[in-house]
Amino acid sequence: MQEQRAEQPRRKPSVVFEMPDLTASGQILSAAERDFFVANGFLVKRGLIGQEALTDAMDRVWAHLLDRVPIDQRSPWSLSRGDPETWLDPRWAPMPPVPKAGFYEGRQRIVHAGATVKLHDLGGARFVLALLPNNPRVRRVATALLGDLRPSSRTRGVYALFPTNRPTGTNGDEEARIVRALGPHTDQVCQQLNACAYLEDVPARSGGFTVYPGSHRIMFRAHRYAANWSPLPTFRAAMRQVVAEIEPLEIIGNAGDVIFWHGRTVHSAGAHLGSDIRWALFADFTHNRETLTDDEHRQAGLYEWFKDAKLFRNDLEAGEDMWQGWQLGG
Ligand SMILES: O=C(O)CCC(=O)C(=O)O
Ligand SMILES: [Fe+2]
Repeated sequence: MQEQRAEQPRRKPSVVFEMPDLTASGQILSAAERDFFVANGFLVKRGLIGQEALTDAMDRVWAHLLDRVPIDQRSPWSLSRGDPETWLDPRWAPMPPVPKAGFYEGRQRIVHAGATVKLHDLGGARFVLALLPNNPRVRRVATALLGDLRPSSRTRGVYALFPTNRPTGTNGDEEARIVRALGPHTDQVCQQLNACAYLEDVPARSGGFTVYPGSHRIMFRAHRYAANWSPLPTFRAAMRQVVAEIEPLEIIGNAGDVIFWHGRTVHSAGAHLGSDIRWALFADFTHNRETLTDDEHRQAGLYEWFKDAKLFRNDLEAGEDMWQGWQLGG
């Protein structure tokens, strides 16, 4: 178990969203950006990662993908970086079973299923850490939002969304396809602040990370604790309310943009009707406080080796002020 999916209310299709410029020159986080994050539960910082580092990273990521992700030998499909025609409709080999014990318990090192490839095994690579959680420009923003951060030891890894060739048909069909593609959920274990970096440009309807603005306030109230996974009996109703009432935003952006989101924000991989691969890197930030051991996580049924989001030993109750302890809360 790693995600809590919404049940079946009428869902709204996402609308394409581009972050307005709320920056103030010379400031890591402007008052307008802070207010935007507080109100919406997310914030996009454009161009935080440099082009040189991105180019180098994509060379390594592609080499890793071609080397490690097995293709279905019974299919004629093959993959070539330089030939975008080959990116369509990937045919991966079946995945090995989920490890039942040991460090990798609960999740394969690489997930390759349908259009999705999750390179969790790259999550702790030095170049990946340098790109996002240890990137000084990223860390300064995360600190300005959250405060004193736990040193980052891994990311979730690089997540690729491949294009698929299902017919779009009329506009009405496209809306239905977008709704079907969305899997709104919140993440578990310990959720304070997360980040999604685009490693290549993500145009409209091409798998852009999708958020339900304002859902962080509703979902915060549906947990007993401020950060630790602790759903109350109201959790499912809160999820239903979010997906029935809030219009999701599909975030478009460029390589090097970083989306920060509050850990209780309902989100989804975006609908992908395009022909490119959506390349994103996901990381978790938490306060630098004492956490449970791996075995204690296993006992709680919340062991997720591929996330840097460990349960706090002593979490705060979810009180009136949801920004208690956050830097932005003053
Ligand atoms: O791939 C995406 O855009 C979504 C990933 C996600 O929701 C997650 O890592 O929890
Ligand atoms: Fe998620």
